[in-house]
Amino acid sequence: MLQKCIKCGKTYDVDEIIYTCECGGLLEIVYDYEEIKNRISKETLRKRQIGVWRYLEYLPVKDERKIVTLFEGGTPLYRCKNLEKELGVKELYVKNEGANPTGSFKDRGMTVGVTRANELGVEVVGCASTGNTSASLAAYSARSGKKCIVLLPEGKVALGKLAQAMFYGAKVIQINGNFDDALEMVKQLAREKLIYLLNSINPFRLEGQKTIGFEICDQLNWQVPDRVIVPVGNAGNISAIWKGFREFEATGIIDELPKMTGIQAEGAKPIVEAFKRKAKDITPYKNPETIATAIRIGNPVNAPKALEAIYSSGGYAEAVSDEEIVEAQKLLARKEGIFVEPASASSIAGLKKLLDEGIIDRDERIVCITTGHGLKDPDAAIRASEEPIKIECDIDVLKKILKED
Ligand code: AN7
Repeated sequence: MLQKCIKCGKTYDVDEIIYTCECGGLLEIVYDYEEIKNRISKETLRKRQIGVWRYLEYLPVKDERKIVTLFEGGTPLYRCKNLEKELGVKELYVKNEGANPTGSFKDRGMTVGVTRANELGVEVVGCASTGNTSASLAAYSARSGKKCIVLLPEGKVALGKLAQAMFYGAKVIQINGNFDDALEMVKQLAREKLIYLLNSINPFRLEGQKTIGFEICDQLNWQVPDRVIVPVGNAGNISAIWKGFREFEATGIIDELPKMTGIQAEGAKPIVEAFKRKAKDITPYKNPETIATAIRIGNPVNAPKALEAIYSSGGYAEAVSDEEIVEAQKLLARKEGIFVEPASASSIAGLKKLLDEGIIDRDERIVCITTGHGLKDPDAAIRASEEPIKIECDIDVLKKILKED
């Protein structure tokens, strides 16, 4: 188990606190896959409770007693028959990450990232966040007795997420800037060793998030979907999920791979633009803007990993408008009973758009990832809904309304 640069291949011990390689490249955690293959089988995995820690051998933990968990992962994979009919597709699933302990997929990363912090013996952790990362880190640092500092873009964090970060007891700092500015600031704190940084530039966090890929295979009875559609912001999650599929392939659990498809918002789509130029580098957005505040990110740090995942899987990247996002959010709630936050609905909006464009085949087996719970952003949901009907306490009026459609 080592940290390895994806650019120059240099390796580092896992106990070295370093977020990027000396050459500037991103790091990833690599294992001895032959050894994992010898230790693990589908049957042994199945004997354990589903969730992130079912896949222990694939995770960068030395001392199991140091694990910090709120029982993350094991989220439902819903077959969506009503949406299949609505969109005209054969086999569609939604992997609902809103069902995690703090309501987003970030918990998968934080259980591993904060466990690593525990093993390293660090006392202060921190992150920049569009909201969910801060809520999750605040919870896991509370559980492990660490001090937690979060930097948020003022006025651009959904109410539920802000409430969580404050209530779990983090030191919440709002900056007069966007997420990208906040990330630069916490990176500086990390370089000066004032905090242990738990944004997705930290490769240990992505190790937890790769279990989304593991669980999809597990829940499909070891079959692999043709395509996985993921909302993209800082681009960690799509990279992590791809790594999960690749590692299941490397250890003989599966023998096919899905097409990784990333969806961004129109107002924050540097990865989509790079993909359409067939480039490996992005041009950052200075002023990203979208109703999907979770993915209001202009300079995604994991862009090289995400573009590699998209290119090498034969996937795709597309952007959707705020209107398309809200439509998809409503559709998912009204057709399937699944309430997700706007950023999450971008995967459904992207599916719809790519079907219309003829990029996605209607016969594919598709999994859309919904990354965060609808209650995270009650303002967005209320804005997109009709006003409730108000009446006096009059049963006859009520009966009349009941007859209306
Ligand atoms: C619901 O919380 O970046 O592409 O600081 O909250 O891995 O960044 C959130 C990201 C998608 C994008 N959906 O994931 C943060 C933050 C939801 C999110 C994303 C986020 P990445």
